[in-house]
Amino acid sequence: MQSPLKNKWVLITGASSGFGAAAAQAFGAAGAKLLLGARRVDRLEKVAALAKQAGAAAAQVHELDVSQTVSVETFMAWAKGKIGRGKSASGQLHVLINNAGGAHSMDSVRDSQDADWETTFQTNVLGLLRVTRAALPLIPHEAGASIINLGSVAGRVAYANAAAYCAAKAGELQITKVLRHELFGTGIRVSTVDPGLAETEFSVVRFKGDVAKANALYEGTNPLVAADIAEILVWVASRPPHVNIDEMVVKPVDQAEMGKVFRRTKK
Ligand code: NDP
Ligand code: 8X3
Repeated sequence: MQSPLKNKWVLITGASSGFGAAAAQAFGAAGAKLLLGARRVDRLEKVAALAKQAGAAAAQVHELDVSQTVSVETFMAWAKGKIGRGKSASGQLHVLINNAGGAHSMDSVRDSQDADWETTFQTNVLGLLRVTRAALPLIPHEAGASIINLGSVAGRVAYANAAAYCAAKAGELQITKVLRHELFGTGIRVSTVDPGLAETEFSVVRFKGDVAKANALYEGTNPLVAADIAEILVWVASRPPHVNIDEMVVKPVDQAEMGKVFRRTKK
């Protein structure tokens, strides 16, 4: 059976690593046409080449910094030029994946820096809003189009040393719900996919390049990997047009709740 995503335009933010890069492969394998954004264009080009090998009908890349309104507007003007103004479904943006984001520290409120809080909100909250605002005119008001936001279990459960990140992802969840109201009747679907522990570059970024510290987080346990989430994003976007997966929480079997991670002892 042909994928409903074949030849459809899919825009992925934060496509240079982790979930976003894996999503490019997965949507590529479904025959989609990809618009990929992130700050590291060299990485995006490699991701695009792999996505084409996987079956993408097109894979175009452009620099994008979601924390800068000008960058978002420049990116979306480029995207508009790529997809054209045609009225056919293949001439409009069928899926928007708001994935760019992450955490920028692991400190108590007392010990945190403004810069880390600001980056966390600029990407996960304001970036999501900016990209969505700029993309909405390109998304057809018809059944089957989707906006899928990357939330987190952190937006649902509070834990110490993560105030800004928990608040930002709680914000993402609320923005998803608001969009569901605002887009009511348009046919545009809005979803949040909220992973738990997943091994990507997320923790290396959070620990400011300390790879050993990041690796320790996953030691002895079996976390989610980027391909797990990518597969789910494709599944969410491929449901029959009348079906909206509102919210999905995805955790590894080894994570019963936020701070409860099963670890095997080393042999
Ligand atoms: P990665 O660090 O591997 O990927 C993050 C992506 O976001 C990169 O492509 C990065 O690209 C991009 N990005 C960061 N800042 C910006 C910016 N200002 N403008 C544009 N792109 C940006 O982490 P993940 O793949 O794990 O994270 C993806 C999303 O999933 C995030 O929203 C994260 O919060 C969320 N998440 C992650 C979980 C995990 O445990 N890994 C669990 C739950 C949610 P570049 O640096 O090139 O700009
Ligand atoms: C990432 C998951 O547990 O590090 O969103 O907050 S966690």
